[in-house]
Amino acid sequence: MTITITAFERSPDGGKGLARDTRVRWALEETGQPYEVRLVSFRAMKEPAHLAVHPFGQIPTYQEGDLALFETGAIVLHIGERHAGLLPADANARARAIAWMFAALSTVEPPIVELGFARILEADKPWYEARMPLVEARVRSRLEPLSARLGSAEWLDGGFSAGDLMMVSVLLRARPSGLLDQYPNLAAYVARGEARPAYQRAFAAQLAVNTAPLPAG
Ligand code: GTB
Repeated sequence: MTITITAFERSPDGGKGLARDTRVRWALEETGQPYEVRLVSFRAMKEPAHLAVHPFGQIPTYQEGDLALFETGAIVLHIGERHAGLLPADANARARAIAWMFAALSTVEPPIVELGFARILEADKPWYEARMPLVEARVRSRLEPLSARLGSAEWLDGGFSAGDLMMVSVLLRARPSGLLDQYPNLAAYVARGEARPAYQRAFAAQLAVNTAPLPAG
């Protein structure tokens, strides 16, 4: 059955790979699953046809036969459960990989997203300079223990897993702020993720979309 995901017709990042379709593309590439992409405009995302698949009118979505999913955590978990390459066979190791996925999404990602919003949307506000140290401190409160846990290991828990895919994807969004580079082992961890051939293919695919001419009209 054909897998179809959705992505921005034009990502606000111009193809830096920071929109969340990249992590789904990456999971599909790691597991060797072919997929198609339906590109959606900001307007189309809020129309009934897309809202029927994604109640919050966002990307990415995942459709395969009569299965329609939203939320990158659910999508990557689904891909990892159906296909080899993202989740260990051992039950306990699998559970730990899933725990790292949740840690990435619910513990590490929120302050990083908040930092990104502050930098983009609030830089002209009179209180910006006063607020930023607080926003950055909340990011550091996640990067510090993550860095300590990773130490000199290659991946978070043994071999590369969906936990690493999600954590690297989340950390990438902290890089523009300069905070990631303050933790050399995390910066190297992200670079290892980016160097994976599957990530390279996923990145190139989203870049091609974002650098192609827009259809007329
Ligand atoms: N929790 C959901 C998930 O993990 O799937 C979050 C999905 C989400 O936030 N989707 C965003 C979206 O559709 C795109 S990725 N936004 C449109 C809307 O809400 O109306 C977020 C994103 C967008 C742009 C950049 N960028 O330009 O750097 C980075 C990340």
